[in-house]
Amino acid sequence: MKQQNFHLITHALCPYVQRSIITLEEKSIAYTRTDIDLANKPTWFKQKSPMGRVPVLLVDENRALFESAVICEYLDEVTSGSLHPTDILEKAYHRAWIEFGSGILQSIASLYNAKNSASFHRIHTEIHGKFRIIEGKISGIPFFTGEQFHLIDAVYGPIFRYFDVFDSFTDLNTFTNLPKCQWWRSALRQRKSVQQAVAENYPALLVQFLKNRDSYTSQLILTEGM
Ligand SMILES: N[C@@H](CCC(=O)N[C@@H](CS)C(=O)NCC(=O)O)C(=O)O
Repeated sequence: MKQQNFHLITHALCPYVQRSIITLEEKSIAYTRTDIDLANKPTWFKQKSPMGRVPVLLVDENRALFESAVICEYLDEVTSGSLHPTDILEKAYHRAWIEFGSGILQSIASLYNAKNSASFHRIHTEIHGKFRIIEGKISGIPFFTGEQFHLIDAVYGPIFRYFDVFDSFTDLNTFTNLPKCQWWRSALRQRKSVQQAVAENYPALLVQFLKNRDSYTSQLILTEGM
C-alpha cells in the first residue's frame, strides 16, 4: 500500500486532539501537526471541519476526517497491531467506556465554567461519582485492563491531566479513596505518548485559559496569585 501522509489539525489544549496524538505516537505513525486558534478559525480550516472543531486529520492533504473517535480508530486500523482488544465484545465494552470518558470531559468543562462555589462543588461531586464508577471497572495494572496500552488509555490520559493542573491551585482530592484511579493516573502520566501529546508549557497555557473564563475557577487561580 502507498505510504499515506497524515496531517493533524490541532489546538494546544484540546483533550480530543491529545487522544489522536497519543494514538499516532503509540503506533509510531509519522505525521505533521498544525495548531490553530479556535477563537479565530482560519477559512481553510472552516472548509475542512464541518463542525468547526479540532481534531481534523487530513489524509494525503485531501480527505478530511473529523471526530477523534473516528480518527483514532482509522489510525489504528490502517496500521499493524491494534490498540483495541480483539474480542468483539471487549472492543465494544472499551468503546462504551471511551464514551463515558467523553462525558467526563463535558463535566470538566462545566466545572471550569461554573460561576460560583456552590455549582463548582456540585459538579465536582458529580465528577467524583463518575470516577467512582470507573474505579469499579478498572481490571488491571498499570492500565485499564492490564499491561497492554489500549485506545481507552489514550482517552483517559488527557482527562487525568486536567487534575494535575487543577491540583496546583485548589485541593479537590478528586481521587481520594479511589486507589485504582490513582494507579492508572500515575501510569498514564508516565507514559511517553501521553507526555508527548502536549507541549511543555501546557500547564501554563491551561492556567491562562482558565484564568480568562470569568468563572469560580478563575477566582481560585487569582486567589492563589498565579
Ligand atoms: N466530539 C469531538 C469533540 C471535539 C471538540 O469539542 N473540540 C473542541 C476543542 S477541545 C473544539 O474544536 N471546539 C470548537 C470551538 O471551540 O470553537 C471529537 O471527539 O473530536
